[in-house]
Amino acid sequence: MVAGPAPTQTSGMTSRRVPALIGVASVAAALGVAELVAIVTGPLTSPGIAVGGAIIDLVPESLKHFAISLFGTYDKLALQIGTLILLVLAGVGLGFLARRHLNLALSLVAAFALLGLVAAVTRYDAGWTAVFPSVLAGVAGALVLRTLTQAAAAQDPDDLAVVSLPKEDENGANGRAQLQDQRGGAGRRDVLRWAGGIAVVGGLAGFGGRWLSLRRSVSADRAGVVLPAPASPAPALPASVDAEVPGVARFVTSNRSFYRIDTAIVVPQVAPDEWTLKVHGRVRNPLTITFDQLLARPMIERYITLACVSNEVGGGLISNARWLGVRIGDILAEADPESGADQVVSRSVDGFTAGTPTEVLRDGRDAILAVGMNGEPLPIEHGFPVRMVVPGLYGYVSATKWLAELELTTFADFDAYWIRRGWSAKAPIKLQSRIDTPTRRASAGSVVVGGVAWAQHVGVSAVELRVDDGGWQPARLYDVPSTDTWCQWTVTWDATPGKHTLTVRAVDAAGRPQDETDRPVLPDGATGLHTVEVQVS
Ligand SMILES: Nc1nc2c(c(=O)[nH]1)N[C@H]1C(S)=C(S)[C@@H](COP(=O)(O)O)O[C@H]1N2
Ligand SMILES: [Mo]
Repeated sequence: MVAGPAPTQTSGMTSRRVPALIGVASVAAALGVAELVAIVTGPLTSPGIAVGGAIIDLVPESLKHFAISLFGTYDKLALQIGTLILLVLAGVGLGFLARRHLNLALSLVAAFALLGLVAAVTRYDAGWTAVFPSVLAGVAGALVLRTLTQAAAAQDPDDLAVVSLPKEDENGANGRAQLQDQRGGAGRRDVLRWAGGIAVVGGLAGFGGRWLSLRRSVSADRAGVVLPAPASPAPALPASVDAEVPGVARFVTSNRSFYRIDTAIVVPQVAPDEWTLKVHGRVRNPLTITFDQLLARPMIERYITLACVSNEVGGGLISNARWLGVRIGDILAEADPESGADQVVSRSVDGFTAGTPTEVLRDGRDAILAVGMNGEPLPIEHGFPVRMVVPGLYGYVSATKWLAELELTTFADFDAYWIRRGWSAKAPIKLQSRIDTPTRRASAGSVVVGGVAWAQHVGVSAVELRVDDGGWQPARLYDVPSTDTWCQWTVTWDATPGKHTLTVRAVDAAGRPQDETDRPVLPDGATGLHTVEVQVS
């Protein structure tokens, strides 16, 4: 704000600016206080995060899927920006409401605080301190709203508690406001200054607090984890897993570019020395395993390709990494499930659940309680310190991150997170193939067409490419270390000028061809053939 003699302002503007700014200031104060308190009580207790999480859990699946398809992995950023805009608008509305109906506006603030409180304390694992950020935010917001609104009203007695304002035209309003500029302009500017100051400080506290709670992350703990050597190392990668064709997804996805899908707005921070895994439910021998105990067990290391059921034909929600961890089958054998306990429900620290067939986890495949990813401790956003990885099943029925417990139950008795929202309880990954290059344009002549194909835990036996309506040509398949990963393929195409349609299809190792019928991702994964239109010049 300007110091010294303030320029004469258009008073109509000013009188509208005052309540708007007061409202925004009270929202900013509330959020600032909430985030500062949440530095102590934990990021999940912040009303913003808690309400956001509850919304994510409650919105219909179709909308969530729409958000993922629209914003990709940026869906959470979009949610946060949208929320911020809504908050500013809500603040403006609140400020105007307070000018006429202060008590109603204060009740709304209380209602918002209550909403945040309920969302925060009903989250899985919430402690009683989860009430503080919302309660204190409500108090701060209400105090600012009440004090500033009353101060503004003192400058402009017409504003508050006067039920019947004479309807004035622009000139009348301006005339009245000009009068007030002489009478109480300095006072009003004080209110504006206070409101502006509080809005800025509250906003900064909000962002700063959020930043600090996120910084108070377990990255130092993660850096301190020393991964043991595997008792059973990953097979050496065959000489030619990578076609080295630009544009084709690398055989091993780096941790940085590995796709990420989860319902967590803030990434759960789980310190390894506080981590335990509870194995319970229908078992004869319940177990509790600490992180050190887990690390002391024999480890296997395997390349396994993880895929999301929400991956559209040709989409990117699939990646491949080298995972290090303990066989889930070994842990289950020790816990000794009762016969009939056909479902293992894995639960994360933030309450997400996935249900995996017990039999799949015990059939000898390399289902892993993973602690390592591509030679590093799990990245925090990929489930540090421990997650599940199960070859052959979509992530939502198997790949629980920030794992906290395994509960033996039955499919009849329990529906996991996405099952309650309409997705299939059993979801083996479907045979698929994808064209990675070329994408839109190519130069006439010899063009390498390439991509990936996958049929986890079954294997891919052939990939074929079709140009326009021509015949199917066999692709060269690159090597794989096991049937649990995707494989690359290439075809050399003699491209002629014009527009062409490329289509790919695969056959799995059991001789089954890829399903060519177009089906949506819901309820158990998309089918259909990936096609790409290429303009050759
Ligand atoms: N705790 C938790 N684990 C989760 C999820 C989740 O929302 N929360 N999403 C699952 C889904 S749908 C997928 S596809 C995989 C994605 O794992 P990634 O993010 O490491 O790629 O994680 C699974 N594990
Ligand atoms: Mo997923």
